[in-house]
Amino acid sequence: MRITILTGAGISADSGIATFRDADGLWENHRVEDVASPAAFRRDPQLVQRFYDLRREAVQQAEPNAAHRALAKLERELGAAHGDDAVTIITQNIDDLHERGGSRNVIHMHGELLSALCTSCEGRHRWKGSLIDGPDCPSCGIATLRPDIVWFGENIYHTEAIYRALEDCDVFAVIGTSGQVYPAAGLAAEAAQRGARTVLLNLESTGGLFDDEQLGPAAEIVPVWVDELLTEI
Ligand code: BJW
Repeated sequence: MRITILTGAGISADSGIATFRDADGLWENHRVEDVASPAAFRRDPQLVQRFYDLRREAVQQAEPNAAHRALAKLERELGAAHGDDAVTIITQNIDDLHERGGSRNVIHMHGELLSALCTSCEGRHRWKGSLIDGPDCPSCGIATLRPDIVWFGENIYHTEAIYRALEDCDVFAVIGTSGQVYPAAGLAAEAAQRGARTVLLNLESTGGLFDDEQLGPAAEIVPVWVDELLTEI
């Protein structure tokens, strides 16, 4: 039995992290094209660095919620019976709340806020502080660090691992994402084509074709879903 789970901003909303496209979302005060593309970074690096510095700080104040912890429990319990890779989380989120909630098998397809990428040497470094003052890259010494995040028009990370997790899963669950950003938005349909049962757990219906939909706040509905799944298996 293998379960692959795609998560988005909605799973971290109950930890106090703003989503992108909901009312009062992160981008309400920013045009996406001003902060989340390579062109935006070239045009105004200070604005972009400040935006991510604030979010890096906020993420470190946030705590995993019951939904993150329930997915970790699913991984632990299913892993004990079906092997370490029985549960894979593919997350679009750049926070580290899945890991701090106890999950191990996590793929960050849009990068990580607590990582800095050097555009000179392509080195990656765990980074908790600010980038706005242009610190030197610990590898090459050049001050060209940027947030290690996938912006629009850039290739997603870990494509091979994502498709491996999608190809051989029995259940593909989608939690807390509006399904507006590709290629993430197409993964459930691809898993269904390969024979997986699909389920959406979200605050509201997102209109995709899922075998099952459970609506409500992730911190409430995910623990219930996990417990049901563990009794079924
Ligand atoms: C709750 C809740 C609660 C609230 N409980 N639920 C194919 C077709 C068309 C376009 C493209 C395509 N392929 C590629 C593209 C272009 C582009 C794209 O998709 N554009 C769209 C606008 C159409 N994609 C890309 O550029 C990607 N790269 C790529 O494909 O490379 C190859 C390529 C390039 C160019 C052309 C063709 C191919 C890269 C995408 C990178 C996305 N990066 C971002 C920003 C990261 C930086 C940052 O964080 O600032 O990642 S965009 C942003 O959206 C962020 C998120 O990960 C992503 C998804 O958002 P998410 O998680 O769904 O959040 P929301 O806010 O939208 O939704 C929250 C949901 O939760 C809602 O439904 C709520 O109801 C729910 N919710 N509270 C449960 N308590």
